[in-house]
Amino acid sequence: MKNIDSKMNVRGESLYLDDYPVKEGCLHAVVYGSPVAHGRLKSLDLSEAKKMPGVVAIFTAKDIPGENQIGSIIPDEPLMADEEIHYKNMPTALVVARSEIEARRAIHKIKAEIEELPAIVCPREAKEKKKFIVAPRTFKMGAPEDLWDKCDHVFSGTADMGGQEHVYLETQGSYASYMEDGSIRVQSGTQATSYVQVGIQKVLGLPQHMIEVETIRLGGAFGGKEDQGTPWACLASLACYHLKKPVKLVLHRLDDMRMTGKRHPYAFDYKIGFSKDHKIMAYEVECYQNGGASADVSPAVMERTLFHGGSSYFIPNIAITVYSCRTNLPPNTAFRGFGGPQGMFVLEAAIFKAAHELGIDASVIQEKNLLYEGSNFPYGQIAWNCDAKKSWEQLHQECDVEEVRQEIEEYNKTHQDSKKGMAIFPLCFGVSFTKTSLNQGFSLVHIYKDGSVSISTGVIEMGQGVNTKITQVASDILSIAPERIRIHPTNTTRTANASPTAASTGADLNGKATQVACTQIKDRLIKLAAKLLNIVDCTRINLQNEKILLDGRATEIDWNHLILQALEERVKISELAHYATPQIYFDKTKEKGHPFAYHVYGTALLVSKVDCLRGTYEIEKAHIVHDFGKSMNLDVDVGQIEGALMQGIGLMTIEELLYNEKGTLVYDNLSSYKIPDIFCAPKEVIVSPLKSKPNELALYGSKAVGEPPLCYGIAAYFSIVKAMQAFNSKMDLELSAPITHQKVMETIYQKLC
Ligand code: LUZ
Ligand code: MOS
Repeated sequence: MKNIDSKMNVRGESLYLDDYPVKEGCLHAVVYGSPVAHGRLKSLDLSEAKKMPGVVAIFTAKDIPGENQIGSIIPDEPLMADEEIHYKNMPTALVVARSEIEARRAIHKIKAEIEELPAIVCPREAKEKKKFIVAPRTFKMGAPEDLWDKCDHVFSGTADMGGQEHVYLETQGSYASYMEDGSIRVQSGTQATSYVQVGIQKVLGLPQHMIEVETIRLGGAFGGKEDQGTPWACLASLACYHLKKPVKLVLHRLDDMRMTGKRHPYAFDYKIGFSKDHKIMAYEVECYQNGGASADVSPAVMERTLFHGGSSYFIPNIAITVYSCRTNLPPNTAFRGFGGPQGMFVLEAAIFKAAHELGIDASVIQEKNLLYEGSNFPYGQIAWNCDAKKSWEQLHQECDVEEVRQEIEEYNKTHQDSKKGMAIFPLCFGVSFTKTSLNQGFSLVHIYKDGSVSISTGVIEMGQGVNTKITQVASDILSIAPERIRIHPTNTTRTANASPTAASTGADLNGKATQVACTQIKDRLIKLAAKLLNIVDCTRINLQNEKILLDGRATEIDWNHLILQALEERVKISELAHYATPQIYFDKTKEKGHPFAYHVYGTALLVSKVDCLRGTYEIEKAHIVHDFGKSMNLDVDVGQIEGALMQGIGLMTIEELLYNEKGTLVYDNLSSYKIPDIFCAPKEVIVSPLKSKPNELALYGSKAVGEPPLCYGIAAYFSIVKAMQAFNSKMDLELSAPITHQKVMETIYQKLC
C-alpha cells in the first residue's frame, strides 16, 4: 500500500500547524530569549516594548498562575527564567501582539539587567565540578577490572561525538484557543499530546480535563518534539488563558535553532583488552553526556547509552558508566537513536584504534566478537533470534567484500591525492521504551452507519508512515477497502495518557491496539452474521472484501448491510482497545532485566573517497542488509532506512554543532549548519532485507524501523578515517565525530614532514 499521506503532502494540501486557519482576533506570540548563558536576572524592563505598535501584552514568569515548571522526568526546568538564567536564549518573556512581525519588533526593546556568571559548556568540566543531572549509572557484566593483566593487548583512549540539530522541516509551534468554560484547546506540534497536556496543567494549574491537545501531523520531529513541543504549547496557553483570545506561537527557524535542545554531545574514556586471537576480553568506558541546563529526557537517553554500550558484540567482561552532566546549553533532548549511537560509536572507535595498533582491519575484530544466539547482553537479557552473524554473513554473500577491499587497495596505490576507505558497521538496536511503563498504546475504532471507519490512536504521524500501517491493519482485519478507513488526528480527548510517539514503537504499540480493537468488533460482527444466517458455528463465517462468507462462499450479506443490522440489533460497533507489550521488565536496583521486546539487527558497508587536496569527501556506496522482520510495507520501511542513513551520515560527517565558551551556538542557521543534501548521498545505495523471521511482538511481524538504521551512519565516519589513513598512516587517531571537511584537512597533513 502506498503511503496514504503522499498525495496530499506532495500537493501541499496536508495541514501543518502554521497552515491551520486561525480564528478571528487571533494574537501572535514571540519569545524573548535571555542574552547570556548563565546569570542572575536582576531586572527586566518591558516599558519600551509595551509601547510598540500592535503589542497587546508581555508575560513573564510572574504571570504563571500554576507552577513555573515543565520538567517531565525531573522538576528542574522552569518554563520561563525567573531569577536565574541557565542557558543562552532561555525563554524569559513572551510578547503578544496583533501580528508576528509586531511582536518580533517589540522583542528588541526589552532590556534585561543580568549579572553574568561563567558558563560551563563542556561535559568533562561539569563532571569535574560534580554537576550532575542524575547520579551516574553503570551497567556491568563480568569483571573487566580483573582482566587487564590477563589480556594479550590492552588499549585505551578518548573519543568525542558531537550533537545534532534536528532540522525538522516544520519548526516548533502551538496554537491555543480559549473555550466557553475557561478550558483551553491546543493544536500542538508535539510527539506527545499527553506530555503537552500535563505541562499546561502544571503551568496553568488547571485540571487536565480542561485542556485538550490535538496534533494532526508533524513536518518531521526526530525526537525534537518528544519533550520540547511542550514549552511552546505552555507559553501559547499562558497568553490565551490571560487574554481569553486565540494565540499562535510558531518559532522562526533561527529562534528554533537557538532555543531548543539537540542530540547530546558525548565525551568518552575507554579501555579495551584482547586475547591473542582478537577476542574482546574486557571493555570499560566512561561516557560524559552533555545534558544541557535541565534534565529533559537526558536520564532516559543516558539509559539507552548504557543499553547500547556493548553494541552488536558479546563482551564477557564489560562496564559502561554514564555521567549525565549539567551544562549551560539548552536542555539536550531526544534525537533518533536516543543515546544509542553514542554508546556504539565509542566502542567502534576503540575497535578501530586497536585494529590500527595491531595492524589488522577492524572488520577482523568485529566479526570475531559478534553477538550470537543465546549470548548475554550486559543488562541481563539474552539474545534470542540473534541475527548479528546472519546479517554479517548475508552482507558478505551479497557484496564481495574482499573484492571491494582489493579495488580500494588498487585505487589507493594508483592515486596520490585521492584515497578510498571502507568500513562495516554491525547493528543491534533494542526496541521498546527503556522505561517499561511507557510501552502501551491505545486505539479507538468506530464504525459508522454507512460502513466507514474512523480510527484514533495515541500515535502521531510525522512522516514515518505510521497512519498507513494502521490503515493496513484495520483494512486487513475488517477486510474492507483502505478508502473506507480514516485515521483521525491524535487528540487527548480520544486517547488519554498516550505515550510519546518515540523509541520506534509507534506502529507496534498503537498498531497492535488497533489490531485488538478491530478483532473485537469483527468477532461481534461474525456472531451477528451467524445469527442472521441461522448458523450455530461461527467458524464457518468469514469477512472478505466487504462480503460475508459462509464456508468460503459469498452470502447475500455485504459489509454495509451487516453494519446496518448491527445498529438495528444493538451490537456495539465501536471499541477502545489497549495494548501493553508483554514479557518486558527492568530492575533498576540490579540494572538487569528484559527491557526490550526484540532487537533489530543489520550490517552496513560504506565506501568513501577523500579528496586529499581539499579535505572533501564523497560516499560512493552503501550496502545495507537490514532486519525488517517481515516488513508489512517495504516502501515505507525502505524510505525510513534511506532517510535514517542520510541523517546518520550527516551526524557523523558534516553536521557540526558548535557552542563557544560563552554558550553561544556558533552555526545557528541553515547556511552555516550544513545538513546533508543530495551530493552527500552515497552514489549507490542498496538496502536488502535480511532473511529473518517475523517477530510476534512486532506489528504483523514487521520490526520497528524508525531509529535503528540511523546508526549505519557510523560506518561513514570510519570509512573516511580509513581513507585518510591511506594518505597518511602517521596521523593522530584522536577520533572525534563529526569528521568535517575542515577536520580532514587539519588531520591528514599531520606529521608528514
Ligand atoms: N524516548 C523515551 C525514547 O522516553 N524512552 C526511550 O527509551 C526512547 N528511546 C528512543 C527514543 N525515544
Ligand atoms: Mo524519539 S528519539 O522521540 O524516538
